[in-house]
Amino acid sequence: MGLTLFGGQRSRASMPRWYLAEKAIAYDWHLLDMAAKEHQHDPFLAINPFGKVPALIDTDPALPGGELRLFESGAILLYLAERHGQECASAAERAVAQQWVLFANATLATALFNPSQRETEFPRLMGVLNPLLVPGGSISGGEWGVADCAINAHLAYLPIFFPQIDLSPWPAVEATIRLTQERPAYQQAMAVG
Ligand SMILES: N[C@@H](CCC(=O)N[C@@H](CS)C(=O)NCC(=O)O)C(=O)O
Repeated sequence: MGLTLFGGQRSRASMPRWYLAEKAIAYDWHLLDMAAKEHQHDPFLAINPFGKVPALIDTDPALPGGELRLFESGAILLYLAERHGQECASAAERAVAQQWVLFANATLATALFNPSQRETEFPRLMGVLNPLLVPGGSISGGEWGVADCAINAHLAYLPIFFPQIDLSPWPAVEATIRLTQERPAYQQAMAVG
């Protein structure tokens, strides 16, 4: 019984790893050898047939069939938040969490990683996000949670993948990245291995 998270070195598995570390949720970490294409072969394809990480198995007799297999980092984060992180207690709270996780994984990620959007859409999003951010706190009020994990993990990609982007027009974005990097749980999640 318990959680097993599958991922690779420097992969999007760092997002659920960060969430699990922040919330002190126990889990087993299964590091795949992605250089050897372990993620594209059985037995991993039985967990994610698309052969991508992260993926999660939750084994619990209370679950239908005693087990849940899940892929897509956003779905994994939202499941962890509701089932293991004491978040999303109402439909409204769940909807707000979904809003921010989908914003991060779809809208923000596309503006960052799609070169055709980086010049125009990315600054537009930063201009709106900057005053909404609460550096070191939570964008949805209350305690740090799944919405902050998804958004701030993507913002923290900026100095890693795009160090040339000048973030000084958005001081709350800069402060959020700096405070994210200082969090022990984030450092633990980003550590290789
Ligand atoms: N939208 C997916 C993206 C998953 C994804 O593309 N993961 C990469 C690693 S960061 C991967 O597994 N790439 C290996 C491949 O596509 O063969 C998610 O957020 O989980």
